[in-house]
Amino acid sequence: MEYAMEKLIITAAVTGSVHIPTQTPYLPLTPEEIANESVRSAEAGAAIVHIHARDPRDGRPCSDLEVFRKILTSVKERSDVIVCISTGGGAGMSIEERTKTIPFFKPELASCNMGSMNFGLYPLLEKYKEFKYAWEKPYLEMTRNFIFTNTFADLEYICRIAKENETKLEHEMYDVGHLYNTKFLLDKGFLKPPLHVQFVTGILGGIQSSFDDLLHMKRTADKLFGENQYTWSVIGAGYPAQFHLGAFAVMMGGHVRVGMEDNFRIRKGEYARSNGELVGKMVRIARDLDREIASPEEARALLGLKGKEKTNF
Ligand code: KMH
Ligand code: ZN
Repeated sequence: MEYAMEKLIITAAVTGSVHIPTQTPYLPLTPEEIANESVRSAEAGAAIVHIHARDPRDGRPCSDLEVFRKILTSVKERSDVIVCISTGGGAGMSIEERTKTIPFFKPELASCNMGSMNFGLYPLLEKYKEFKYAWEKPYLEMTRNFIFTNTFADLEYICRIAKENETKLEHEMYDVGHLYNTKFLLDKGFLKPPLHVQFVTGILGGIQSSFDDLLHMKRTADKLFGENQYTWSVIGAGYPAQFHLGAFAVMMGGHVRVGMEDNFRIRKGEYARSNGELVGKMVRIARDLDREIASPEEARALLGLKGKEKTNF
């Protein structure tokens, strides 16, 4: 096997902004629930938790710094897990709303979405007719005409504030062009290697969840960034992609993200009752394939992070 088999970094994306409360009763919505699910995920084997905020009143995606603060401080008090803050935010948020957490909280890690794209959640309207909260239906409907905006100006801005705050970026790649955007920013000096890349498959507007597509992304990244010169992880959105592509990444020397942001089923036809269950299943798959699991400290070393004591929360 030519790929370096580092210990496996599991990220838990515990709530996100893609799924709506109607889809699963187990989606964490309040700061307490999001923090508890993060700690549970860490206990199950996640080295990183990926954090979005939601309005505690109705679970609508939000960018309120006080909501973020409650989540972040609660997680930090109770766990050594690495906190990765989303700069993707929720559909319709401005780039300022999405990124203000970086200078404010100075996280070790933050996501950075590497290109503008369609991001269609509206096909869910064919599946659900009744909604738990009033905001959900219009939220899905607006994505029919929504562009997830990540212009070069936006990307330059995120790279700059990340550098100023010693926050490492996790580069979300929804399609092959996003890899080329990243290479461009690397060549122009906005980014410094080694990069941490996340291949995102299965979003309507981006590349889909086949092994072929994932391999093509990986090969393109190898060509652009140098084989074994960057770290990479996979999000297979939906079920069973989360586990199928995750297993593929385990075998290929990559890392994995699981969690209810991307998939809320533990097996066919069955809700995961917690993010910890999803992490636990990935841990079992990895161990069965002889891949060891990285602790938060080991993940910090693998990714070259500044350390939890240098965050501002
Ligand atoms: N929701 C995922 C498809 C972000 O938060 O910056 C991608 C994501 C992006 O997690
Ligand atoms: Zn996210």
